[in-house]
Amino acid sequence: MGTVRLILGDQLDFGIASLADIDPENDLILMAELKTEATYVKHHKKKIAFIFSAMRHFAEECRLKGWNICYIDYDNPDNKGDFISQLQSVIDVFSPDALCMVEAGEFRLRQIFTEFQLETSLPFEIRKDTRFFTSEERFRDWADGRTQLRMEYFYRELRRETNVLMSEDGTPIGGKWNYDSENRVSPDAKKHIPSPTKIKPDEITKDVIALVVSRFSDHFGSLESFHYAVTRKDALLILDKFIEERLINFGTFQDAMLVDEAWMYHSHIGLYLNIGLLSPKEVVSRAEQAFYEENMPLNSVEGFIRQILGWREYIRGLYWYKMPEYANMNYLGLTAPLPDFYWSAQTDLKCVSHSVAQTRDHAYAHHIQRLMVLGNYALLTGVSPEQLNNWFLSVYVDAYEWVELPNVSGMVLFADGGILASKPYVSGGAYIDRMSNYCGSCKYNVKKKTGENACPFNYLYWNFLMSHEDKFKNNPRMGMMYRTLSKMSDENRNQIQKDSQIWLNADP
Ligand code: FAD
Ligand code: DLZ
Repeated sequence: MGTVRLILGDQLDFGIASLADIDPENDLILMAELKTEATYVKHHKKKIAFIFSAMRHFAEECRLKGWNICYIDYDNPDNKGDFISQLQSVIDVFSPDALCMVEAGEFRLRQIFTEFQLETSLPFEIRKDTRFFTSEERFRDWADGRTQLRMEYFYRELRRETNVLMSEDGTPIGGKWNYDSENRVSPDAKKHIPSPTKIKPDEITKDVIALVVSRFSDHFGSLESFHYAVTRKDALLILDKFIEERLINFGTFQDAMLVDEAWMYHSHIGLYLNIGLLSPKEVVSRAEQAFYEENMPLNSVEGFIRQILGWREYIRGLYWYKMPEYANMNYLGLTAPLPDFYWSAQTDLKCVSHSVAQTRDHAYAHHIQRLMVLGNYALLTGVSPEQLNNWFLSVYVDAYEWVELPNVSGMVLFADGGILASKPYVSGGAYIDRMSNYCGSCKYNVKKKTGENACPFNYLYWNFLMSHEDKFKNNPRMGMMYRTLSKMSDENRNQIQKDSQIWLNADP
């Protein structure tokens, strides 16, 4: 027999390097729905259904191409439960000449496969993942010797290298690298927001949903109204609909949040990018084309491209540059447990309860809900990186450690001491009020700074600054905040600390 080619659940791309030289006559593709992968954190039910269904559809397409495939579904009696046992069992049965795969996207799995590569007597080729704009080595070359690793500068280099949205004279189209000043507009609750594109589950997806109901009933989240794409064809449809219907307002309302409106003008494609149903290069090209040929506004197109060419590439580079240390960083020494309402949504804090309920229902929340509501609250109340990372990795359909960890530890918790962010992303209630309509229906008064019924984000914000004054008071980007704090009366400061202690000691 030829080569066994292992395809992981987030490698569902026919352009993947491990399939480049497949010999359809002699090679065997191996894919497996594994207990270790479905439970190393208790993934949201919709995330498991999404991955298993997309894997089964990909396997179907392999069969249609006439390729040999060994697909081990979850209830198959030959399912060994983890990658290495499964690989070993396939080796025992088929006696291949060689093994081949693309490197895993998570550190823990890379270690496991590298160890097996050393142990096995078979030639085992682990190829580079070429699905990104940049390689890990490219990021390392850029990062080595720098004290600060700001996304903005990495992004500018990539814009130049890829020639995306660049003029012939080497300057950015429109003359500016960044249109964020136009992109922080408060939401308009009366403006029509297009409904998200919904894909009807087919028989394969229905089978998988039934499997998830029976096997993962104790996992977080709802399986109701599953509508995610599970094939490349449908993922492309969702991308097209985004470009047609939402991109025009993506930039302007990028940070906006509305009650009962989960989807806003976001693209909802992260889940497809992360498992290979869409490629970042094609998505960026499509957005660029919409600017040149379809009159889409530059603030939206640049803002969207920045997320993918900038943030996504940068986050991946940082993850591999700093792992494994990154996973254990805790610069601020945060130790508080995650509040139960991150699972139940039972809290009077409307912004938090809406964001958690939406996460429970869709395994989705957009960036500002993750960062400035759920992340902000966790940082202000000192939730430990371990607990918060576990939550974020479990609950979102697009979550994989390479992208989740730097966002949570670096962007939300400042656990890396400022490698990713120049200052912590903290805010009081005023920011949430400006960017959403959550506060109008909240029990707490966002205009009140302290005392009974004051919005807890308000006093917790100043309490955070006081608690970590030694770490941040000389941070040039926080000078204004600390000047305001220094002008506060002792009475005010004491009240803030008292309210915060009451809140932090209670179980809100
Ligand atoms: P859009 O807002 O439409 O953005 C387009 C695309 O840009 C996204 O699909 C994504 O691929 C990329 N992107 C945007 N922001 C980021 C970012 N900060 N890092 C990396 N890529 C980005 N993204 C994940 O893919 N997986 C995660 O597990 C994840 N965890 C996050 C945790 C926290 C605390 C925060 C603050 C952000 C996290 N993000 C994560 C980034 C971002 O929130 C999601 O990519 C985005 O909300 C997905 O929805 P969308 O496809 O509608 O994105
Ligand atoms: C996230 C996930 C889940 C839930 N299940 C599987 C699985 O059964 N089989 C598989 O090959 N991959 C799965 N994955 C993705 C992996 O856990 C992991 O995140 C990626 O393979 C890292 O590259």
